[in-house]
Amino acid sequence: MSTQLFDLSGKIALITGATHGLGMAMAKGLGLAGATIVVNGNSSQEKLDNAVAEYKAAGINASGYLFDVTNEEQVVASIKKIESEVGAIDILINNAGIIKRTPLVEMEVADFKQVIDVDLVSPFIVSKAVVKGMIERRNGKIINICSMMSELGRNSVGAYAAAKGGLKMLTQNMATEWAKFNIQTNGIGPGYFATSQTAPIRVDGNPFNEFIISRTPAGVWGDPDDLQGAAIFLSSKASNFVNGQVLYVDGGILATIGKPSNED
Ligand code: GCO
Repeated sequence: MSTQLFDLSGKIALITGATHGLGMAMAKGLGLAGATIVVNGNSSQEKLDNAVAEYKAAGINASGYLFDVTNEEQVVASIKKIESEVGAIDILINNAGIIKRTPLVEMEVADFKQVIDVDLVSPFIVSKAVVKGMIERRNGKIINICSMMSELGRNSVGAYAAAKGGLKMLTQNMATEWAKFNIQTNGIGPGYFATSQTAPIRVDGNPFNEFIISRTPAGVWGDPDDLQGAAIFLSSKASNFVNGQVLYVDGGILATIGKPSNED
C-alpha cells in the first residue's frame, strides 16, 4: 500500500522548540503518522509539561526534555538521556529559532550573534550530537527548518536572513557528508504562517499583513498544520532518495514577483 511509504510507526522523532507554533504542528503530524515524539523546550518546565499533555490528549506517545539547544554540554547530555530513556533517535527536526526585527544599522552585535547562535549554530550542535548514532545505525532523517529568508531579504530581519540562508547551505553540507550513511538531510522553508512569531506583523490594519496577503498567490497566511505533510514526507521512507533539498511550503510566494494592486 502506498500509505506505508509515509508510515512512521516505530520511529522516534526529536523536535526542538516543539512546545508551540510550527514545531508543535509538525510534531503532531509525525505523531499522527505513528512516530513517538520527543519534545524539546528550552525555557519553562510548565510550558513543556503542558505541551506533552497536549500531545498525549491527541493520542500521541510523547515525552518532554528541557535543554538549551545552544549549549553543547546540555545538548550532548540530553541526547544521551533521551536515547537511554526513550530510544535511538530516528528523526531530528531542528525547529527551535528566534527572530529579532531590527534594522541592521541599529542592531547590537550581541543581538545579531544571539540570532545566529539559536537559528544556525544550534542546528549544528544538535545534529552533531544526534548524527553519531544515526551513522552507527546507518539510518536517519534530519530536517532543518529554514525560511523564506533562506532565499530573500527583508527590511529589519538581516540577522535572521543570514542565519536561515546559512542553514540552507548547512543542510546541503550535512547531506553531502552524511548521505553515504543512509542519512537524508533536507530543509522545510515555511512561508508566512499565522503563529506567535508573526503575530506582531499580522494584526489587522498592519500594512505588512496586507502586503503578505497580496504577495502570496494563495492570498492567505499559512495554517501551521499545512506543514505536516512536508514534515511527514521528509521523515519517511518516501523521501529516501531526497537529499539536500529545501521544500518550500509558502502558498506560492517564492514562485512570483507579485502583481500590481489593480490586478486580481
Ligand atoms: C518576518 C517573518 C518571517 C517568517 C518566516 C518566513 O518577520 O518576515 O517573521 O521571518 O516568520 O520566517 O519564512
